[in-house]
Amino acid sequence: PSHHLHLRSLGGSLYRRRIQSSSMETDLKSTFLNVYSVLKSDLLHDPSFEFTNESRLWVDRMLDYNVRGGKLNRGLSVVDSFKLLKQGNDLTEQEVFLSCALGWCIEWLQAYFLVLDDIMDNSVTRRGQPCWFRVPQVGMVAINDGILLRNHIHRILKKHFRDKPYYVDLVDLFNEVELQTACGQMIDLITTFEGEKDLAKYSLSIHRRIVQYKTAYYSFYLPVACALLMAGENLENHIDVKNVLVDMGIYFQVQDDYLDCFADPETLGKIGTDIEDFKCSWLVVKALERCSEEQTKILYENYGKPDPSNVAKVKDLYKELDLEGVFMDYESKSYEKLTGAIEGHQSKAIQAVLKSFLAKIYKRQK
Ligand code: GPP
Ligand code: MG
Ligand code: MG
Ligand code: MG
Repeated sequence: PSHHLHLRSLGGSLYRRRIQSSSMETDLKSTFLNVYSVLKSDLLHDPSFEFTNESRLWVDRMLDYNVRGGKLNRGLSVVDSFKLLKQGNDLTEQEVFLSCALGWCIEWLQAYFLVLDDIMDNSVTRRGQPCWFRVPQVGMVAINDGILLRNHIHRILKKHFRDKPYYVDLVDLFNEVELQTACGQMIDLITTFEGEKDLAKYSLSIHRRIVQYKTAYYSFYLPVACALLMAGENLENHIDVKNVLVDMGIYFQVQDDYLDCFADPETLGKIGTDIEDFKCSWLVVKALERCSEEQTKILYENYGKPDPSNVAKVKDLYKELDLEGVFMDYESKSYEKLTGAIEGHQSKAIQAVLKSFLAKIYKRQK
């Protein structure tokens, strides 16, 4: 396709003009989406596989369905962060392309996790459409699609970053973060059926451990770490940045747990399943802290059951315990704490990166 060739000739004047005016957010997003087309086209013509029309069409559709449709927050934040690290110096076309490509690698990682997570959580919708495995003819092919998505990341990295001095660190970073996420997912899953279903083992510290690993590293640390590597930084010198981002990621997953129950599925784009799935959600931990003996009994009798009447009883109890208020209190306290931690940082550029991240998620509705 022509846009493909067009983006490829990186010296093209049209493309240069586009990048220079990309200070506007919508423009950044359209640049970002253009890079998606390039990356997808590369993958659909990857010489390591002899595609048939049918198989190429499958991957094409699978990518559009699972990779392109999200909020793109994680991906775009690689570009934002890199820009902030460059402190006002205009990015070259090459830098824009590469930071977008890295952003897309995170979106690919996210797509891979979500395709599989929705099977494991028995979810119904995602991003306002049926979960991929629920699409007719997809079913358990979705598992293999997840594996493909995972492998695409390394094809993209190899194609565009192999010659960079930070290539090894980049590959290592993606591997490390994937492992952490899979471990987080493991504890998320095994706490729900380890032995008998027993709410007594759910606590804030277990919740924290789960969400730190399953969400915070890949959603918050990874985008900034990618930008830092591109900027020539050594990640070992930025442990404090990692710590703030992990705390931000924990706050983000508490929001996710809250929205799972209290958001309008239409706005959220997904239907919550945490109560049915007996998840160690922030809400159930907070409920347990606040329940009377009577209410504890109700919770034990109804949590983790698929029947809508059981779910409704849990939700009523949450409302009775004013978990909405407890959450709002948590939200403003977290914001203050995170802002404090950010302002304690030496570098203004890094402060700006972290602040822009926080601003994106504070009081989010989806
Ligand atoms: C989010 O948990 C965690 C992930 C998407 C990581 C999955 C990791 C794998 C190795 C598959 P969640 O189930 O609360 O997310 P959501 O609410 O979006 O389903
Ligand atoms: Mg899950
Ligand atoms: Mg899930
Ligand atoms: Mg969730």
